[in-house]
Amino acid sequence: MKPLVTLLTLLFLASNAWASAQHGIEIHDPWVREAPPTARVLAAYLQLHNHDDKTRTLVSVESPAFKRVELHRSEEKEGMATMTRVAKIIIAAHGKVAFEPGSLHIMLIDPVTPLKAGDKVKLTLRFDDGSSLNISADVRRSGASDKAHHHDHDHSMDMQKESHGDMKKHEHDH
Ligand SMILES: [Cu+2]
Repeated sequence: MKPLVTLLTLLFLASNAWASAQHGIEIHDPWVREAPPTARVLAAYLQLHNHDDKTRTLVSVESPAFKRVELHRSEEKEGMATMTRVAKIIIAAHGKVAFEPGSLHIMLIDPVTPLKAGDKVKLTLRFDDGSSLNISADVRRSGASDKAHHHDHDHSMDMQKESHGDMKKHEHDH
């Protein structure tokens, strides 16, 4: 393969953006960090932009590729890296929230099948007003993140209303 063609292909694949026309929410560059095939937990990252005049609140994420999905924040407490479950993420009017390594992440627990770089993971983001946004995240190796932002508005979009599933408390190790 020609290196230039490969690079252009990667850049094209990395320009992954999703939007909800109804609420002015935009998701940029959702990706899942590749993990060994035996891994029971993976992490997803993305950028959330709220172009609306109102605060929006993300309350849960679901994926058909995982038995359970949670919102987590990584923190350092007394030199120890810990993760805390977060009940909701508030995105201020015209604000941005970044899910990125070492900070907020979407914890994907118990994959239905092993995932590798190049795979896609469907995620449904649910908001407190009952609305939801379906997106597709690219599985890729850590460090392959593309910071480029694309603001063409030819995004795929899919809104639907569904009731929230029960949030059950549980534990997992990393
Ligand atoms: Cu976590």
